[in-house]
Amino acid sequence: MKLVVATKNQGKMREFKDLFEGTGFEIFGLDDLGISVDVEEDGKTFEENALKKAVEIMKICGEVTIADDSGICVEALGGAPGVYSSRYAGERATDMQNNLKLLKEMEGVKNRRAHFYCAMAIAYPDGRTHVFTGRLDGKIAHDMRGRGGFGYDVLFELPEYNNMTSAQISSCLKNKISHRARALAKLKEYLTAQK
Ligand code: ITT
Repeated sequence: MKLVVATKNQGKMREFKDLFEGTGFEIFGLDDLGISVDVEEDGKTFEENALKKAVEIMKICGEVTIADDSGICVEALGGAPGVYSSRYAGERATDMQNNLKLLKEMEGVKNRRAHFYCAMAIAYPDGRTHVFTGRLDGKIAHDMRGRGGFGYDVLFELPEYNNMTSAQISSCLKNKISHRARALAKLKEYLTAQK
């Protein structure tokens, strides 16, 4: 079965390709299909944004489409940057700029608890939609560590893994425990039940 993944983020796309390996689903990203539409992420929740992305891209390509909206929520910052994670340091901010801003906001803050959150939506050409969610708990580190992953991984410490950041663990482990992997596991279960 063909599945379109509505993302332009190369880091996410790599993880999607790994996560679908061996499942019999053929994955296509927006770049593979030459689609360059920018869906405005103006929802207040991850769920709203994920649904909007999936539905808009499904209408353009006419195929079953999945989209994830994800981000990092920091307890001491009242859940920020949350749905604004990709543009925390401004529209078109780089991962480095976002991480530097987060480090600055967290200067002198004792409570470092945070979580990654992912809402994963699927939209069918016949109008059906579903959203699945996943979460990964951790802490904001005091400095950037690791070369793997993308986005805020260099700052996201995992207490259960010796306080390594999610950029220091293997991609294989990240794909077992991540917010995206957890949401996708629910989506895959749903897709398999439909087969
Ligand atoms: P698309 O909308 O094209 O998928 P995006 O980067 O704009 O790409 P989001 O709006 O979902 O995606 O924003 C997610 C941001 O949250 C992303 O840019 C990262 O900064 C962060 N993020 C999400 N998942 C992450 C992960 O597994 N590791 C590190 N950072 C993550």
